[in-house]
Amino acid sequence: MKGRLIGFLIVLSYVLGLAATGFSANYKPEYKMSIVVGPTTSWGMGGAKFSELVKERTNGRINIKVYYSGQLYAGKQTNEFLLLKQGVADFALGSTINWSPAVRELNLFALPFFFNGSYKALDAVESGDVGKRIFKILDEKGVVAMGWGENGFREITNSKRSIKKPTDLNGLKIRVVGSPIFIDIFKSLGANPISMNWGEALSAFQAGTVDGQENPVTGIIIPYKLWQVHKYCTFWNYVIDPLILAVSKETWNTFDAKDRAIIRKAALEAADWQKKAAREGLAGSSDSLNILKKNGMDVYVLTAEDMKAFKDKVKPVYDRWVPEIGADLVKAAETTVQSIEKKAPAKRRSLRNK
Ligand code: X2X
Repeated sequence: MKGRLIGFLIVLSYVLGLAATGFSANYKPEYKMSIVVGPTTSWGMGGAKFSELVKERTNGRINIKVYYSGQLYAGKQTNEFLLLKQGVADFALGSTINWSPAVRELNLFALPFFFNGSYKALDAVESGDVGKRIFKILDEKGVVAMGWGENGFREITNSKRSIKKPTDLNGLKIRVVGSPIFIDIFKSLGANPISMNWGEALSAFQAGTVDGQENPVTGIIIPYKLWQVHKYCTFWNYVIDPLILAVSKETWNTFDAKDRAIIRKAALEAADWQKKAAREGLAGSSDSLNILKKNGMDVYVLTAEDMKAFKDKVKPVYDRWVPEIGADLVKAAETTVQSIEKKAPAKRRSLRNK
């Protein structure tokens, strides 16, 4: 008798508990979010922030566990988009570079020297017609994009020599992401590009089996303390690496309208927060150049004149990749970039040598 009463009370408290949390029967107890890098980056923290906001605002109905350092993809980081599409990962705050082999239009952001280090031009492209077209393309491929975050403009580091002109890259083994446009860029510059996952790259730098790599300063170079393996850094802002906070359509379709609104709002807030943190630096200091110098790095900032030699060398990349990306999409982005440059040339991200 006593046992039955206890049993009844357990069932009752369970039912009441469910009612109190608004638990919906087809919600998973845990959703998975993929992040390619570690928790100490702004990228990783942006994922954690999104998860916290959603949990709090859904009273724990939607519980997102963040899987850092690429734990969710078996194999290549360039598979992340497919994981999302298939619903193996429910959410991701992912790099457009890693998704570009699955979504060719995303290679727009990897056209060398296209955005010229201008955050204003980038923001205008993301929030304008081009950004909307890109989100629509992702949607058609089964991924609902909710906000733009940012890894940052990518700079180059290496252990051999200061890079000031294209010939300085001759024969250098540069680790790149396994996205074909990066192989083309570094080949056109005379380097020897080797594609590998970020996780493997770190041990390759330590072992010295590759000479260099390219990544954003506040996004990756500082949090991963790359001065421990590379003495030289050149600021050239050659490509931008936007992040996108997205959800698998498979998963999205299971949420009710109220929760979808909560998730969208949280995604926008987390992505905005993350983008700001990536631009300002996690310590609230934008002086990333001096942080590298203080840690013993030899930093060179390309002048406009230096840049011209690099731009000339990468022309074949445009010939091959503009038709791949879509000439009209590239043209639309170019028009936006040019209109911003005409309006606010002085607002460009500073590339001065300090
Ligand atoms: O692998 C990289 O270089 C990284 C961490 O920046 C990306 O995921 C694109």
